[in-house]
Amino acid sequence: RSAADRYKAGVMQYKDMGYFDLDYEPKDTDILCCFRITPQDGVDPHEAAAAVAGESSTATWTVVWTDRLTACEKYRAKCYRVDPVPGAPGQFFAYIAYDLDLFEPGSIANLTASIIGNVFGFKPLKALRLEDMRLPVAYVKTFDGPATGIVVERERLDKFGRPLLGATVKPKLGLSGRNYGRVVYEALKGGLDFTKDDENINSQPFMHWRDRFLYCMEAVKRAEAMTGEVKGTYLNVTAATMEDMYERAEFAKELGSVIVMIDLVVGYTAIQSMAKWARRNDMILHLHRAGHSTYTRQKSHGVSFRVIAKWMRLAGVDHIHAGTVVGKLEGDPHTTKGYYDVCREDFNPMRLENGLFFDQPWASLRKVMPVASGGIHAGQMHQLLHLLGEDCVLQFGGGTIGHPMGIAAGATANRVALEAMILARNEGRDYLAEGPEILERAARFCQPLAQALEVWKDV
Ligand code: CAP
Ligand code: MG
Repeated sequence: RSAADRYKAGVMQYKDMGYFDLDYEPKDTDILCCFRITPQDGVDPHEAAAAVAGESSTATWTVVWTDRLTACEKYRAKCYRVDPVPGAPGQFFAYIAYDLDLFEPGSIANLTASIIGNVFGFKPLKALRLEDMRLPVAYVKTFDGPATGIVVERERLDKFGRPLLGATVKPKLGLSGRNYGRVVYEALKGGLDFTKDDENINSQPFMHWRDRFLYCMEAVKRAEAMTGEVKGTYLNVTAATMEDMYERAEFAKELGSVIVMIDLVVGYTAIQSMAKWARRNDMILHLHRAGHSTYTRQKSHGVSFRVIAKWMRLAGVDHIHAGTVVGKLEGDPHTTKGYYDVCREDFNPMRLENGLFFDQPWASLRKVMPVASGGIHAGQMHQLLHLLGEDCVLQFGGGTIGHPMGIAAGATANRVALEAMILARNEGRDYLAEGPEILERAARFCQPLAQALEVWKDV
């Protein structure tokens, strides 16, 4: 029997069970979701949408007597709207409202266990994607949000009016601690604000974490003394256990680091624990979104990155990788703008062109600094500023360490390109229309920038 037949022969018709009500008016305190559903052939889209509401709230596959022992009507999520997806036959946007009492306050793990718990493997659906969520003020207020946020980070670093510049140390794996520290020193001395560990650098045989931290922090302190600027390096404290992560983070702090880094793969509870640690210790928390594309990339199945960005703002990270549009990794300008807005706005109005399906209040939670990274270089500076604005980190790994004149020159090329562009903006010039000319002019006085523009002109 087909999945549809099996489902039809099954026991629950969710639509008639209180999980579907087109007259339902969501309350201000409801959590709202917009799912993209692709029902199996022969399954009624309304029934499929009701099934999503049921399985992600109170229902199981059959009626149970014990339902009657609860305030079952209140606890049933309700699908209150279903629209065909324009240009995608067989797909529908299903809007579902959840009562706030279904969720433990302040817990991303609890939220996600309902919303993305079982339902993505449900037989009546061919595919399911969580496009967006409206998190009500009452729920947002149960989280602390970013400990530092954009404004305080700028004050601590004493850097204003321009994006922060960084670089991921390359090669990703294999350098010894001492050589690694040299890369950090050269890049910071050359003009970057930050360097960064890669997502998969933890504590491997070729470089144990303590060696990395010691050599990196020596490099940071030397570069600070040399330049008179505050510098930093994102020390990746990702590890097998929370105990190890805390130990590494404590050591980073002891050495005078202003920032630590974790990867998304550590999981939501570990991220919230590290955010709590960062808050208690006045540290900036950088989040690399390692692994996200496994479930964010497909347009009809998985979870949109805008939803992950919302969860991470609640969870309290200070930085999050959010895409570049122009670099080596996929991302279009409209949806990427939506991710940046989730990080940086006090209130996101509904903007369908950016994938924002709901108004989203942030209830004074601090703003997350979005990080643009992945195959970018100095020649794209005007495009990056035009697309992403100035409150962000621009990270050039290969685009610093691959510079033909060396690492410090790579850093200088990026810093000069950025400052030329910001100066031009202050004079009222347009990033996009005049960017290439502004870069060319700056390159006449800066050999490293001239070389960067030449070597990466076709990338
Ligand atoms: C960039 C990077 C980052 C990606 C992450 C890399 O190096 O270190 O992990 O940018 O992607 O390993 O590819 P390059 P995202 O600067 O040399 O490309 O920010 O989209 O999560
Ligand atoms: Mg990386």
